[in-house]
Amino acid sequence: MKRNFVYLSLIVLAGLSLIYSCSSNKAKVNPTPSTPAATVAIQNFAFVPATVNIKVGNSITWTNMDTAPHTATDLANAFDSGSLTTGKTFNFTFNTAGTYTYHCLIHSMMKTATVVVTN
Ligand SMILES: [Cu+2]
Repeated sequence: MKRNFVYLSLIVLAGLSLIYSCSSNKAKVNPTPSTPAATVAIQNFAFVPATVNIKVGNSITWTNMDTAPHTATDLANAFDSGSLTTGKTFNFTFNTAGTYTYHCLIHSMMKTATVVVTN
């Protein structure tokens, strides 16, 4: 009788831990990241390509290919990558249509680049 109770307790515990692990797994599921519509390389102190056209809801991933650090910083502060060292990436999703002009905060001589977001 006592033994049965121990088994029953173990089964209940196992069941509870299973439910718990399932629910905690569920909590870890992240919303689907929006797929990058475009990629921009920061290379030889320039944004390549200098103009990118995307749709609302899509994102752009910038990658710094230079040995020098760079930023991708919107002139109107819509986005700012912060300092990107070599090989680092920055992803931003554009949820508002418009034309975004951005530059590198570190190198004022770098040309500005443009993102055109349409509906
Ligand atoms: Cu720079």
